[in-house]
Amino acid sequence: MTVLGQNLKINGERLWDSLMEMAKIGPGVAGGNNRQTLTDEDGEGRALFQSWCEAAGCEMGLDQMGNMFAMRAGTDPDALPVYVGSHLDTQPTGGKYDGVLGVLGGLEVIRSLNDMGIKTKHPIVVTNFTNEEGTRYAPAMLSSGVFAGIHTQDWAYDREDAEGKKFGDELTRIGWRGDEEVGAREMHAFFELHIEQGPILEAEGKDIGVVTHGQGLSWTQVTITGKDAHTGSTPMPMRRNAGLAMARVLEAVDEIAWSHAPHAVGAAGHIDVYPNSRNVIPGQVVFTVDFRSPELDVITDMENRLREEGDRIAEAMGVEIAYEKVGGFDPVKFDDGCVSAVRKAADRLGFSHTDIISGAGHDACWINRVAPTAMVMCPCVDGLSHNEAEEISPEWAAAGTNVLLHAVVETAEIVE
Ligand code: HGY
Ligand code: MN
Ligand code: MN
Repeated sequence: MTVLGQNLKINGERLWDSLMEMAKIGPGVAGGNNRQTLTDEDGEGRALFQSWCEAAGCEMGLDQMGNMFAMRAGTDPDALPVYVGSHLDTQPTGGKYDGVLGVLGGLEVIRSLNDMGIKTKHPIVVTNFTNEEGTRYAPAMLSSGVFAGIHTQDWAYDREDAEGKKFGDELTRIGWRGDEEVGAREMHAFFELHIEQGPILEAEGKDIGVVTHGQGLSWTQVTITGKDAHTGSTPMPMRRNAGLAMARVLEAVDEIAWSHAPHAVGAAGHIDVYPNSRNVIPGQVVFTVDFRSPELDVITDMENRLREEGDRIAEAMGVEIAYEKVGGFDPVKFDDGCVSAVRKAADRLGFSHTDIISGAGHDACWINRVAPTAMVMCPCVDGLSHNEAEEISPEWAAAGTNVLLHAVVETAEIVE
């Protein structure tokens, strides 16, 4: 049995070059990326990824949600594959590494095994999950959610973007709607490499985050309806200002999250104001409240208090308020065996590491429902993400990918 030693390493330069090459597709306006799901840019990024996988000798698969699979054969074709991967879609003002590091890090694992002529019993499959971000089409992690049986495919196909374009139609339009049944693939294990998107690893000077849990997420879309009116000639007592009501609800959201310090968080990132004209009092606002916590009862308390406070504010201001749960998942505990493979890999490679709870949601949070799953995290500069200034170092990228390599190879079993 080959001892997984220091000589088992990825090619950090090649990984970095691939990250920079992918970053050229769907560039943002400030050095990051705007490669939103099911756009032409997403299609271009998929094509580049597929060309690299084919050059590495992978057999490609594509399912009906556009999830991409690149398989490196194992010596035992009946052995369930070890999957690695993440997502290539980005936020509108996204960084170059969120999701992309996990997909291209998985490809680097395959490229490096090819270079070293290493065979594994289990096949290894690199995956790109469609629409992890949930920006253009809510909810986040939509396609890994269909894969894990959380959402139906029909429901997913009917999701509409701000222009009323349906997910299923856009997936067909960009030419990435496959024939494979979604979720038919069985996994021996799944590993996702991802940037932390928070400040902990950098602040503690750790190379690697061994992700034991993922915090839960709740998205509630709130619609407040008042009355459009002239901002100049309408006396203050006559106003039914939906925008002001939203401001008061968002103040309450902040207080609710702080009341569960230090782990709970809450904010609204999506806000639409109608008619959004400088001299019209907003008649309607639609916004999404994003609550998160590692504890399910805290999430439930925050959701309940949002409705209580929202109803009180609406009553006092003479406006209507409505709520719709548009996304969410319970806190996640990852598989002990897979987590241990990650921790042992970091130890073996001599990287400093700490156990961590993921603050962001990831495809791994859903895949954890259907296969033993764990995540590897690397630091990011100032903990910044979902911002074009998102940055990591080549050393952090290589460290995370080397840990991924070792955890995957241990799980896929090297064959002499
Ligand atoms: O929302 C999230 O946590 C992820 O970035 N989709
Ligand atoms: Mn991500
Ligand atoms: Mn993200």
